[in-house]
Amino acid sequence: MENKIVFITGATSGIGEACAHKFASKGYNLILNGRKADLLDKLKQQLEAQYGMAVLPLLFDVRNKIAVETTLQALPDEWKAVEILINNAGLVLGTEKEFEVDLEESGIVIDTNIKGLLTVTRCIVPGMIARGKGHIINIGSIAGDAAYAGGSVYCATKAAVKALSDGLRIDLVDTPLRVTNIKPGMVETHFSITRFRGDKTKAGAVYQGLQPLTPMDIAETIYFAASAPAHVQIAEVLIMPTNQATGTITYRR
Ligand code: NDP
Ligand code: 8X3
Repeated sequence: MENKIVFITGATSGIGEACAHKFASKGYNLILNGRKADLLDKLKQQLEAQYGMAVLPLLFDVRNKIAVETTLQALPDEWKAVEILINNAGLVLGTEKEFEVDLEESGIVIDTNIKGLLTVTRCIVPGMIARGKGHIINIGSIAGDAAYAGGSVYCATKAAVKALSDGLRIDLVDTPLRVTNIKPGMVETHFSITRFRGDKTKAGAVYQGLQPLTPMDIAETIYFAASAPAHVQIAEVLIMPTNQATGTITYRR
C-alpha cells in the first residue's frame, strides 16, 4: 500500500477518534481498533468518504490476549507494515479509596491500561524492528506523575504506562524506532462519564468553570510528535488546560 499505516486502539471515541481524523486528514491509512462494531463501521465509512484513504477496522477487546494475537497475526499483507502505533485504549472506573475499590473494576482498568497496551506492543513492535521503522505512541496521563484522591488504581496504571514507555525506549535505543508518552490533563471526552459509571452530571462537573482540552488538542500534539524529523524523539509530553497546574490544582471561574 502506498500510504503509511497508523494503528490506533480504542478509536471509537474521544482521543482515539480525534487521532483517526487527524491522521486520515494527512493521508494515512488507518487500522482502527474498538469494541463497538457499529461505531467502527461508521467511522470507516466517514473517514474513507471524507479523506479518500483506507480504513481496516479491527474488532477486539485489548484485554483478550488470544483475540489480539490471532487478529494481528492474520493482518492482510498490505496492512502489516504499521508505521505508527497509538496505544490509546484505556479507562477508569470509580473514585473509591484504594481500600474500598471494587476489585473486579480495578482488574478491568489494570488489564486494559497496562496488560492490553503491553499485548498490542508485543505483537506490533517486532515487525517495526524488522522493517527498521516505527513509532510507538502511548497515551499516559498526568495521573501517572502523582497519585490523587480517588484515583489510586488509575494513577498506578498510568505510572505503569510511563515505565513501559521508558523501558521500551531503552530496549529500542539501538534502532531507528521512537517511543513517545503523551500525558494529558483534563480532556473532555466520554472518559469521565465512564469514571462516574454513566452519571453525566458528575462527569460534567469535572469540567465546570474551566476550558478543558479537546480530543483534537491531543491529536494535534500526537501528530506533531509523529511528524518530527527521524532524528528527533519526543519522549514525553505533559499537556493540560491553561487553568490546570497539576493533577489536582485547577482555577475555576
Ligand atoms: P473515551 O472514553 O472517550 O475513549 C476511550 C476509548 O477506549 C473508547 O473507544 C473505548 O471503547 C476504548 N476502550 C476502552 N477499553 C477498551 C478495551 N478493553 N479494548 C478496546 N478498546 C477499549 O476516553 P478518552 O478518549 O479520554 O481516553 C483515551 C485515553 O486517554 C485513555 O487511555 C485515557 O486513560 C487517556 N487519558 C484521558 C484523559 C482525559 O481527561 N479524557 C486524560 C489523560 C489520559 P468502548 O467505548 O468500547 O469502551
Ligand atoms: C485522566 C486525567 O484528570 O483523571 O488521565 O488525571 S485525570
